[in-house]
Amino acid sequence: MAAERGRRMTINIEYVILRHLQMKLKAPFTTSFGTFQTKELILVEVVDRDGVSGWGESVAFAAPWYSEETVKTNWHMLEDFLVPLALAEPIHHPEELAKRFSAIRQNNMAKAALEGAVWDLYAKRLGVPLSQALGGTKKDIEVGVSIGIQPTVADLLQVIERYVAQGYRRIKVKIKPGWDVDVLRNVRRAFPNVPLMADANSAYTLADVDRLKAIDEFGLLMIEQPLAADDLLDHARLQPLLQTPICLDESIRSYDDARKALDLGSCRIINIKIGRVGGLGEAKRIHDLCRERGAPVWCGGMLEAGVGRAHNIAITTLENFTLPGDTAASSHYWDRDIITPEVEVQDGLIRVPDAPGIGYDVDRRQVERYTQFAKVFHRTMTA
Ligand code: OSB
Ligand code: MG
Repeated sequence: MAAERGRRMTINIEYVILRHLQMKLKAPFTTSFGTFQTKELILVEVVDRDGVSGWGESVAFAAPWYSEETVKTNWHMLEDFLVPLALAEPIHHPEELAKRFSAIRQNNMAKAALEGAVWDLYAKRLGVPLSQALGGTKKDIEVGVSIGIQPTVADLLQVIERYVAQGYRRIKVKIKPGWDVDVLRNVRRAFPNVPLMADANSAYTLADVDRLKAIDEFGLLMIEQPLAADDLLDHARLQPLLQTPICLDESIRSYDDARKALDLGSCRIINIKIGRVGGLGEAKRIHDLCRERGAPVWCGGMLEAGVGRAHNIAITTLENFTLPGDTAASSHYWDRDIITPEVEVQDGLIRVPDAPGIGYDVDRRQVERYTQFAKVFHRTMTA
């Protein structure tokens, strides 16, 4: 397997198709920073000389709430900078792209979408599942579900009840000042034994330390991103004051961020999102670092359609993804996903596909239905 992971080949991308999709969520999803009703996303298809396609998905949202990247900035980065770089020369291994893209600062979600498409193509050409090409070993992965802020506590308890009954391995609830201590107390009373965590999406500051300490009594697995996205130092001040482990999401954009966060003691757990860290290669490096440091990781979610979801499943097969992630079933989000079969969760587990590449077929009919516009980029046009 290790040999496969490093195996080089010559990939000549003949053309790249960018598609802008719009998909309606089954139910609105509310975080401390806003409500999502629909998901706009960019689907990246890279096609080689033999007509083999690789698929990637940009996880940036339409608005710059979670991070400064948006669907439009991703389209701009892909069209004007990243796609021309990918078409300029043959690629011998997907890990080469990080170096090729390194002259462009940040814009990690745009980079990850294109790198992910090349990983899929690479694994398909090797004839192995993407999970295996990445060095993953699990045959199934444990998953949890992330539940948005609800109109009332009664609504929240009902929603949790439904997901617990479906077998999800842990429940994550979104919190914000005013929807936190009392809400969690009610949840704990109704579900004393359920593995539970809370995600604040940066809604607090160190001035809220008493409120955050009050959360300790609920025995949460962790509290995710309580403080500012760019602040490792305040998280390092907060962690010793809490019993609940801090998990960082927004703050971790690279291997170096993860190293600094662990050195400073800003967190004990890391949520790895492939898009936020700039691709599967960087995600794997952060995974390996956390394994060496004894810090567990899990795979976060960005309300992905099927292609992004498949990438999340593949990375989660690496051994140090020991905590259930946010990769819920396709049917949790969409009336109809863009892959077949759809991602299914049984008893809180997703069976890892064993077909080559992402292991799911992209359903072109559904892709067409959701596509608002598309653009093709040929190798010869940029040469
Ligand atoms: O912070 O993990 C987050 C959704 C949108 C933006 C940020 C986050 C989330 C989630 C949902 O928690 C994850 C998912 O179900 O895909
Ligand atoms: Mg989060």
